[in-house]
Amino acid sequence: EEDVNPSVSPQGSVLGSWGNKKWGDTASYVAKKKLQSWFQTSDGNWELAKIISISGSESLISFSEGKVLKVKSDSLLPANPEILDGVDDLMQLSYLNEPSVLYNLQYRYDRDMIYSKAGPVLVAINPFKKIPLYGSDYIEAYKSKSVDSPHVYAIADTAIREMIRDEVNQSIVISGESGAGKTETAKIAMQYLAALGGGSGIEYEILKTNPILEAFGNAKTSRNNNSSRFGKLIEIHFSETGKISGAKIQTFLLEKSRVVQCTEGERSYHSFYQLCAGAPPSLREKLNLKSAHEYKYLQQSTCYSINGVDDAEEFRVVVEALDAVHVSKENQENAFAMLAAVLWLGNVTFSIFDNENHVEPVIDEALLNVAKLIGCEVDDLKLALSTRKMKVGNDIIVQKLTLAQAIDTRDALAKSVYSCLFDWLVEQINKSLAVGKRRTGRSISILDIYGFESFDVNSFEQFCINYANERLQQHFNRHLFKLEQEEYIQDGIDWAKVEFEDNQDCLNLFEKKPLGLLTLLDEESTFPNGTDMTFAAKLKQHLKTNSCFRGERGKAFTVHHYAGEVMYDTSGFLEKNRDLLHLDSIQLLSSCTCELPQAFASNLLSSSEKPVLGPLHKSGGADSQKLSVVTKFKGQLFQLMQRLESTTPHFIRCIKPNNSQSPGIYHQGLVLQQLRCCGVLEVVRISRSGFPTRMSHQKFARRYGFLLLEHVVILDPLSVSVAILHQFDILPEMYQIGYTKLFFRTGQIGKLEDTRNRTLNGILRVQSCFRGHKA
Ligand code: AOV
Ligand code: MG
Repeated sequence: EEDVNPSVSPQGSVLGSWGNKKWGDTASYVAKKKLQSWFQTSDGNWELAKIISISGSESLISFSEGKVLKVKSDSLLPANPEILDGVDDLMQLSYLNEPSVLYNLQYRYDRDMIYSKAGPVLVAINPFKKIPLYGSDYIEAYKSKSVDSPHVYAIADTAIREMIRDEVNQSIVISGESGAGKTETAKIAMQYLAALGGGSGIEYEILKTNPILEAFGNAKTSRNNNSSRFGKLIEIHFSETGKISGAKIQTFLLEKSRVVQCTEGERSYHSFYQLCAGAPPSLREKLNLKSAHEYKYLQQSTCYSINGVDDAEEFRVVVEALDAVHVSKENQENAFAMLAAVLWLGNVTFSIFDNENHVEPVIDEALLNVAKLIGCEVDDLKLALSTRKMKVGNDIIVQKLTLAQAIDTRDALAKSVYSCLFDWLVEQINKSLAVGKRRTGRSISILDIYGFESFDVNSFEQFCINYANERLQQHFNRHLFKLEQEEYIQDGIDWAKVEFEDNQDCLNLFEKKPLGLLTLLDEESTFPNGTDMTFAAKLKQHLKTNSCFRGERGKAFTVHHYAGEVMYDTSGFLEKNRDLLHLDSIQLLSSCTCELPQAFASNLLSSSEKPVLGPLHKSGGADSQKLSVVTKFKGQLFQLMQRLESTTPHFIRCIKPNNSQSPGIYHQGLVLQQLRCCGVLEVVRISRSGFPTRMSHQKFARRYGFLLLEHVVILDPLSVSVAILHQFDILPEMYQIGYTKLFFRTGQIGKLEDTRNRTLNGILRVQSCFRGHKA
């Protein structure tokens, strides 16, 4: 009986062979072997069935409950034998098709095995409940390699080992949709690195940065009760001995608009609610604090609390963490005063005082409190909120503001104070974690950015977040598909090309000059008469032929992202991209007697943040140098990608199994969509058909040459390499010899490494024995 299993051809051709000719072979094989197969029901889910018979394009199948059905053969896909149920690595599946992968992940998920490997990538499915897989016992087990099931710890362990072995900086890149578990995963990785590299005490500080950044940069959204509203890269430095010597945090584009506006059912930043709920009486009195319900900025949503979260308790946790990273009590109080000032700013109201609709702030508790908290004169605050100085030619004129302008000015000030506070905190943390002068060691960076978002209404924030995710996806593709395949071609390796979903077109849609989304947005933002409507029209005019773009009715447009289509509403785009804070407000801050507002002002005035005097009166020169938000963000992302390119990446893909943040629910369609868009199956296929381990002829000969039993007289590395391959009986289909490198299938090098380690240990033992005798 010929035993050809069509799926294990290196091409992995069964995947994607929906209804093509190959299926006929597979189906008869499956039928003959009495294997199960997958049948897709009308609701899109997959069920297991046995093929009873095949005739032409139709098959007779039976389900376990006895039901028999005649179906089109191409609605069937082969299932794996039961012995493969729940394998650790999807690469081990004989049949690699979507239902088999879905089933395997679900099988594991149901047993709280939330981690699986997809070739080199770790797949993590959010359990939405506590599972006993973490802590010192597990850390110890992964460190000593007494367990090898997939885990974030295993990834972190590999990163440390490769950092030391190859002397190359490493990165752990975590991606996934909003609420998929990136931030939790990042913390778990940090926990492991801290445990292994700990000793100096700095690891404790590093872990304590999490509650601080989450308090000030996370909020409840409709997708995630603890959604990161900023991107974060933490670079952990190690000394030559593998101990943590310090760390550095870089953050990306905090969502500012949340400070002043909030959708129903969501919350503003945790920090506000924590302060209102948890401030002790003395602080409460000093800041004139009220309950969260009294503040207009927070009243925009009726949601004030989060199930299972005690904001007062969280406040204490944050204070403890601030202590740990050496933010003085005085500075902590200054920071809380800024939070209170922002809240009170939101309560400032205006009254119309002339017949041209000009307004003035009402002198009430709110206005007085703001002035007191930031340390300025009430009159100065009044002026800053109701007038604007403008430069016309060489003259400065003072313009009075209308109600809408005054509200914008107030909100812009609140947003700026908050985002400056956030940056200031990051700066304090970095000072405390500073690596010191001697940066001789290596580092491991962990990237945790906001996940892909698609809401009912998507605005500028989603536009930026999703653009960042496109960039990250490109990095993923580059490392797992493009570079891999290029290397095979360069080295003349014979192998089967794997197609993957390239998102280059979508990135081009954003980045192309002069007619890309970012450039068009910037252009329209600098036009005095530009509005959201003219912006939308311009996009439609210039991009209508782009396959990733679709114009919509009115002010909207749709982008075809790698993770799905998102419709953006351009309302507020220009305003948010300009992100104007008028000079009057900055001057107000710098006139303050309190330390923080002054620091904020000098930050805002520093180099790239030159203020403008208003879009209507551009006077050229220094005034117009301020970079737009998207341009700055794009620059940051490019820098980030460059930094990541210089590291060895380790990828973790977080998957959200349901949209209700509930444990135990595995929504096949939702999981499949995420697996598809991030290319998990393709990664498995490429790893399976490819030769993931590679080493130059030289390195291979140097590393294993001494294991040769027969002394080799010929000295060229290639011949030594070939001799080693022969001595160890490595099967010809398990490796390929390229022009410069040897390429191996997974697991092949392990055997050699084992022998090498055993031999080396033997030598060491003999040596120490010898020394022992001499002593
Ligand atoms: P995200 O970072 O990917 O979303 P989070 O890491 O905040 O998602 O995870 C969302 C929630 O899922 C957490 O608050 C936990 O309740 C739960 N969770 C995630 N991973 C685990 C785990 N390993 N064990 C237990 N619970 C977990 V966003 O920041 O929104 O893109 O912008
Ligand atoms: Mg997050």
